Amino acid sequence: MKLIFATANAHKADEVRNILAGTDIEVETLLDHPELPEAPETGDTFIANAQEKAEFIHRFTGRPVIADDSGLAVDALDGAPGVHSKRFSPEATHDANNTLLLQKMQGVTDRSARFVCVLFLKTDDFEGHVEGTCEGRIAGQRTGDKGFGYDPVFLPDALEGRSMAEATMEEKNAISHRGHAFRQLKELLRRAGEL
Ligand code: ITT
Repeated sequence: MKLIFATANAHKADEVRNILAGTDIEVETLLDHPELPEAPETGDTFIANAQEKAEFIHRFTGRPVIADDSGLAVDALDGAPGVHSKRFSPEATHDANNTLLLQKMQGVTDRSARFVCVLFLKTDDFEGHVEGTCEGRIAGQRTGDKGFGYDPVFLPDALEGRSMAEATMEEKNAISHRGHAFRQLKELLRRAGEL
């Protein structure tokens, strides 16, 4: 089956296609549908934002839509950047976001953090979500050049000292918040009566 994935983030799209490879689920994104507007994100929780994106694109298409709202929650920063992960720094680039995060974490001993991904499904008569998390720590400096966003400064517990940006896409998807969430997509579709 084909689903619309309400994202304009090409990295998310690549990861999700890789996670779903070998299933009979295919995704089209907003990048495949330039006629669709980018969905708004005005909520203050991952669930609210994922729901807003899915409902917005469902209203335009009438087709089953999934959306991913995700980010990094750092314990010593009371959960920041959280839902503001994309626009943490004024420049709102991945590089500036990482620089600001490393600055804020200078001298901080509690470096525990987690990536969170909420996957929301909206159809004509169903809405629901699943969630995935990935526990780890904030590094003292960037390493690696794979992935995107905060991957160079995030040390997942499962990678034993390597950053997420040092992992291949397959390694990342096996342990990531997005991998954990999207491996529950079939179950979510079953709950929706779509499978
Ligand atoms: P869409 O809303 O179009 O899906 P987006 O990039 O705006 O794309 P979000 O609002 O969910 O997505 O923000 C996600 C931000 O959280 C992203 O820009 C990164 O800064 C961070 N993030 C999420 N998943 C990540 C991952 O796997 N690795 C590194 N950073 C991630």
